[in-house]
Amino acid sequence: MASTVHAIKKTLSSVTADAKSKQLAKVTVDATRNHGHLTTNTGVKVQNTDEWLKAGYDQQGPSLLEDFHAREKIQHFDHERMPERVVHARGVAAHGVFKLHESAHDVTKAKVLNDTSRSTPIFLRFSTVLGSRGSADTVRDVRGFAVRFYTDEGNWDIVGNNIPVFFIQDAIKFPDVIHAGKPEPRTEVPQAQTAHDNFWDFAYSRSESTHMLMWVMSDRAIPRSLRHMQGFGVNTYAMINKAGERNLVKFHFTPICGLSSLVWDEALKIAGQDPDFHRKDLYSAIESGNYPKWKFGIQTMKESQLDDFDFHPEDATKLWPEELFPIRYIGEIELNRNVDEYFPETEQVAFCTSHVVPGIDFSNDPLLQGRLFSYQDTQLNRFNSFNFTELPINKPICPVTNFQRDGFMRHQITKDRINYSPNRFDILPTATEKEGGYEHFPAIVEGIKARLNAPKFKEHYNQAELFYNSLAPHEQAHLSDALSFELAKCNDQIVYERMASRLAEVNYDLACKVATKVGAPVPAKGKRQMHNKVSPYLSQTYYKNEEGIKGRRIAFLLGSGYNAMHVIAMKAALTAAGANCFTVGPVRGPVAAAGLDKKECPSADFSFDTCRSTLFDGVFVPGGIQAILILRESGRAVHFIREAFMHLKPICAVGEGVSFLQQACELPATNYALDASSEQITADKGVVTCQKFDMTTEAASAFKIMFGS
Ligand code: HDE
Repeated sequence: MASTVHAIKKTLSSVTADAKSKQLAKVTVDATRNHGHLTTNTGVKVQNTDEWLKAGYDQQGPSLLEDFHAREKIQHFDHERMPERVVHARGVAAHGVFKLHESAHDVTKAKVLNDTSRSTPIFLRFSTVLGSRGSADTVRDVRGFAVRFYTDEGNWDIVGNNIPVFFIQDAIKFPDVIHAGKPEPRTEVPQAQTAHDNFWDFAYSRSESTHMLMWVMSDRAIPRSLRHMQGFGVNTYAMINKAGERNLVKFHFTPICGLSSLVWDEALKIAGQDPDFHRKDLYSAIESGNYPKWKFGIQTMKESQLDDFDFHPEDATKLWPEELFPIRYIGEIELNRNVDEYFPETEQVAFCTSHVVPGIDFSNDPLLQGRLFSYQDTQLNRFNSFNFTELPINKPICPVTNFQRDGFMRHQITKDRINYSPNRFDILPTATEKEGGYEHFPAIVEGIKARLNAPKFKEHYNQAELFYNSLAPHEQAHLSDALSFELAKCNDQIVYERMASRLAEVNYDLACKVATKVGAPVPAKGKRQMHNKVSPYLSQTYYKNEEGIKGRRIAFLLGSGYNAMHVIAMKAALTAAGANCFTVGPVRGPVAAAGLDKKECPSADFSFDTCRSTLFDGVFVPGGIQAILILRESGRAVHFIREAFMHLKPICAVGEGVSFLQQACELPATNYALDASSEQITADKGVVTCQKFDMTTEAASAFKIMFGS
């Protein structure tokens, strides 16, 4: 019986989770180790790679063109760059797998969404939008969330973002919004940020951007990590089922570890302290086996419902409220393998919204329609040839058989004398729909030609207000601060004044707060009637962290003479729960612990000079009288704990560590277990304290709870 089931599964899908990795392995070489000598590109062993071949006495030159090795080496280097992406230039990616838990055959015939026996290989690239390739990870920006499914039926790309809506409604405005957001053309400043006149000038003049602005000024635009954010297909797509019915669809990815953001002060500091913060986080999570996971869901709508709402479902500046369209979670993606080499994988991956498989189709969303052209076109600019689909990372895992030939950098050799269709041998006949041929939905199109969008596209503020209303008070405060920060960086009065007044259409209090902070006059009340509605799904607080402290970075502050037992017990408890513990001391290397031989003393991973509290999610301070005296004298150590406290990070202190924490953070002494005989564990203001060594494990439990379930 088992073998029959296996055989059936095999016929359903020939693709395995590692199919793409196996394909890539064939072109992956370990060329630098144990492979003999340095060679030229043509395989000739090189005798000298340090001095260019020269003529003349005493090797004074001139250098000779005859030196084929020197020329090849330097010319190859000269040509190492391809144009960086015009948007989303800075990115990081990983391999993984998509598992379907529930078939969606009622809405789509796409086999990748029908066959629950499948494990489909995926490649996911995250990115920031505006910055250049060398910009920092933690800037305030939308994050790209581009997923490729290597399916049996061809590559399927969902080129999404971490925010469910977009700035503009029509693709023709894309060059404008990006020009306005990118550095201004005269000076090429500022880098990777929208805090400048041009962006906010554009934002005001296109009021359709108001909803997206609320999201970009919220905590969503400064995620704690790429693992802690949602992904959205944003545009409305379509799905076709076996019966030939068309449904509209939105795609969702929801992280298992919950949503989490930095605070703006942290984001700004990390941009300088560790510009690769997100890249490193993703890499080390995967290397340590803490594989990031997202639930994959769809919202579907019958085409007949298109006119039933006060917004247009094909307007990319609007989301589909979950109250009306609950997300149906049907699968899960997991990232489980880092790339072997950045350039041929992360840089050369070429996503296109037009990469779809039978069963997935497009809606009339005018932003999506433009994207269908733009991505293919931009790849031509990047690769100079349509043969980019032959590059290992872009090559489908199913056969590619057609008569497209030649062009720059053609790789494949096809043995045949026929290169056209139809032909007398009936080579490569087209496939009917039943045979798996992609059939565009035969939609009825009628009407007139005009440069217009549907009338409902004219409403721009209802969902902006809904988003703002739905935020928790601290999220609203962050949003107001972010707007104030950005507008205060604008120098043209008209820009910040007009924009502050625009906010009155979203929330009058918000408009007044921002106006006051940026030096604009108190705005007049907005013209529209507020609806005062709220949706719980829009606040980050709605999304539960199902992994608790797992994957969180905890700093252990060590001064010489610290209590090693506290450290060992706490580390064991936190590591068992999946946290990553790091020790920070006066120097990198062994830090003397009370009662331990020097050789046995654990080493500090970082010194106070080389890392800051911003790079951690929580802090632990062990006891030890001597250690605490040292920490107290260290400006860096005091700043470390104060800064962590200010950023509302969970902190735990044990034994004498409690008094250090209490004094450094100026906490009211009465609230904390300061008395050495105290049996109490206190948990207040994000701080857990206890005096007794044998209670460290209990303290660890209280500490862990602060990171979520
Ligand atoms: Fe893109 N976008 N975009 N975009 N976009 C590109 O394609 C474009 C839009 C998104 O990791 C470019 O390969 C137009 C929305 C991601 O490689 C380019 C419009 C969303 C990535 C392009 C949009 C996105 C890109 C540049 C308006 C969220 C990075 C390099 C009609 C759903 C993909 C490239 C990667 C990249 C055009 C709007 C997401 C120029 C014309 C909306 C994640 O083709």
